[in-house]
Amino acid sequence: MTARVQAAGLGDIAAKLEAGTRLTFDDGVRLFACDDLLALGALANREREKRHAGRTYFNYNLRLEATNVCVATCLFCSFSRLEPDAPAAYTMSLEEAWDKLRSRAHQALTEVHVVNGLHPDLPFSYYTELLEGLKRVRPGIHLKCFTAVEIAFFADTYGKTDEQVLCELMAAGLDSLPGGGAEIFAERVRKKICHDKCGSDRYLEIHRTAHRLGLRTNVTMLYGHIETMEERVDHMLRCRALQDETGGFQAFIPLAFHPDNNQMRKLPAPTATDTLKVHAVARLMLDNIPHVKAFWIATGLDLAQLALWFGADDLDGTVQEEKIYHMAGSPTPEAMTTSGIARLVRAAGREPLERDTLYNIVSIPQEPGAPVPAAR
Ligand code: V47
Repeated sequence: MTARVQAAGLGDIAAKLEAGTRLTFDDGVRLFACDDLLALGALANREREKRHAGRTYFNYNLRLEATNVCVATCLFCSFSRLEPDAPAAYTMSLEEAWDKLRSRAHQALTEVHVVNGLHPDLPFSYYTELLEGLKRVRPGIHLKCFTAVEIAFFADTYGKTDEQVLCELMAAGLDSLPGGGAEIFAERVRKKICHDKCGSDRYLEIHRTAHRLGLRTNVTMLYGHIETMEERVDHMLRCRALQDETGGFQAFIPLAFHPDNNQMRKLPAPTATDTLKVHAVARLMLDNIPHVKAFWIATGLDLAQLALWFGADDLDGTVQEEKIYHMAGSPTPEAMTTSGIARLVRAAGREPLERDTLYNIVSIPQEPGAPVPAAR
């Protein structure tokens, strides 16, 4: 334990981590209150390296947002349109959605990540056929699709149970769930920023059911708006408790709030310090979730690199065609190449590994000029 960690008043927390003793709610709040970013980072980095050494994961993925028509009125959202005929509202035909994948036949993609608005008028068959068609285009592709909020909406709209919805989507090709829609679990915040969509208990129950059915899932936390530090820690502890039960979460993903073009635009974006703290505290509190992802589109590329020394071990992937953050003002590129991500990771002093969605290693990117790696 370094003198710096002691001087920052985190000596007892460091000792708990060394002993493998679980951190408490109060510990989490104290970590957020700590002003010594380097002390906090040192603790988080130690936990990161215990699990992954310098290894940093990313995948070759494609984002597909088939519709932005959405009946929910989340204050932070710049992507959704309430009415199908509103300016900039769109709904892809199934052929258009499948074409997004067809047109990338030359790319060695391993995942399509689908997130949509809650469209009031589409039939359930739109979603099952969407998945079936994507698998026809690329039989081996992993389909990480639909947030728990979408699953709840499908159940309510089409008169099914959450479990039926999951089973029918799995039969159509669903392989895992992304972590979107979690926002902040505290009911106080949810009432203010996203009162008309699935609540926290149901969100977590859907992930519980998904895990029981054999799906792996991710979980997110939208930070940097009206939430308190206590509410962030509470959010993390609700994730930790479910993970104790099921073990089904793969990654925790802090999502930095972007204020452009939405109803919370008067709020400032979270600072770099805050972003690094959130990733670090997540790594320290979530002792049972294997990966902490720095979603580079949300953090920006520079901070994503730094986050790799503050608890994060994953960068998501190439993404391509992302709309939710770009409509909310993210200045990042809309896509990265796999070699661009590998370069970024290496430049941060970490070791890039291309993974698939389930964290099997797909390739080990070589340094430029190194011998050509074996075929995939
Ligand atoms: O749930 C919407 C967030 C999420 C804004 O599972 C915003 O691997 C910031 O969940 N500013 C969707 N955030 C994206 C998501 C995600 C991203 C990367 C990886 C994974 C994964 C999941 O985007 C929404 C919401 O929390 N969001 N608007 C905004 N203005």
